[in-house]
Amino acid sequence: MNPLRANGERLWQSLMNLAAIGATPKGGVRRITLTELDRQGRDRFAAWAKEAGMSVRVDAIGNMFARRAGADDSLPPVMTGSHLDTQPSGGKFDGAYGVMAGLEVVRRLNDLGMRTRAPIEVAAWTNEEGSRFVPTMMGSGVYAGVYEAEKMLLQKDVDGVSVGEALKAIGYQGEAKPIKVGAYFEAHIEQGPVLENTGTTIGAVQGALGQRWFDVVILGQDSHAGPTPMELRKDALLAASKLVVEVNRVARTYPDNARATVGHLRVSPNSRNVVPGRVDMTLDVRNAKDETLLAMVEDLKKCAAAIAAECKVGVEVREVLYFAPSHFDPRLIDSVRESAKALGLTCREIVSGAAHDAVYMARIAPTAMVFVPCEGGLSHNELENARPDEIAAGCSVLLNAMLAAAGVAQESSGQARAA
Ligand code: HGY
Ligand code: MN
Ligand code: MN
Repeated sequence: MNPLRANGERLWQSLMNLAAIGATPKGGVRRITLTELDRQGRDRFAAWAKEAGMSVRVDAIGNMFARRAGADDSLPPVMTGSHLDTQPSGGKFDGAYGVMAGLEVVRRLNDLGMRTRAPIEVAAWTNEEGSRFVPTMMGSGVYAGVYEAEKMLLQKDVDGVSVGEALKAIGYQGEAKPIKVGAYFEAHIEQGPVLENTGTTIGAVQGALGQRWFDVVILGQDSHAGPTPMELRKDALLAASKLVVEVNRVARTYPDNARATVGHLRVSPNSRNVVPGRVDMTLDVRNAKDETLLAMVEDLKKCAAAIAAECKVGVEVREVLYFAPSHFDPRLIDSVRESAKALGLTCREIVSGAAHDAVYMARIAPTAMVFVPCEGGLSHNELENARPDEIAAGCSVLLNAMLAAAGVAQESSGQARAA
């Protein structure tokens, strides 16, 4: 059968239309999870899914599932999807691409009057970003049984609002129960420079780095910036600054795709003539190997203890998230590679530095991801951008890989040949 091709123009229009919800002046998107803007994005996806003849259900943590019946609807669905929530200064493609590409797969099958044997589902997972509520990939984590929904509903943001309250406020707390998934695919921009730098259109993703996240609280003593001699200070920000330098050293000296980031740092009392008595900061540590990830963390904990003694402050390091490096399904990875080849697209293996909902879905179903390049490898940035032809190419690979997994029902296979 000739490979099918997505309607790139329609996909791009949907992405730009969705990006208008939460659009920022610099061309990015701010659609933080479980806010009014997230509701609008969800409503838009649900409306489009229904227009495409799909049914939509919502589960207890707000995950959305748009479903297109298969010829044998008793079969576990072939699922795709990603997330509609963004970082506070996010872009048009992170997450949205995977959901819109899934919708385009269904729209294209509708164009061709093709029926798959297994049902097709397109998921929009709640709170993938983990920026407002910890942990990241919360919705897919509940679906995969990594987290209990009841516990996640109690998680609070910095203003003390719980996930449950926010979910109710946008009207997306549902009752759908999890169902067995036959295969899961996720299309996503790479969010790094490898594909663009190597002139490759498709990334056949092998898996994702393991991650350990920490909240760090450094307690010193507020004191007057004038009369307090330097040697008597208990300066929490000095200690935090030393720790930030160590975080960078560890990430640069350990092997296996080591990454470490301090992304959030809050100084108290944050007044220009007061020695800071408290710093709250975050640690995000990643690695392709579990044992190396642990070694990095142990090294950083030792550094924190030494800095605490040197600066005469207290340092508390609390782990808030852990998942091991993940590996996707070799058979599905092959189907991504074969689809790319059939479409005449360049393709290479790649490990994802970012985590995705696919990381948790890989625990309950055969899983693979399709990467496409993004401009300058930039993401989690309002300037995030991608090329329409590559966005379309990734969706065509997704379409053919999903079709291979779902099978084509007899009565419509004639159209497939014509497509
Ligand atoms: O942080 C991550 O890897 C993902 O963007 N949540
Ligand atoms: Mn993402
Ligand atoms: Mn992201």
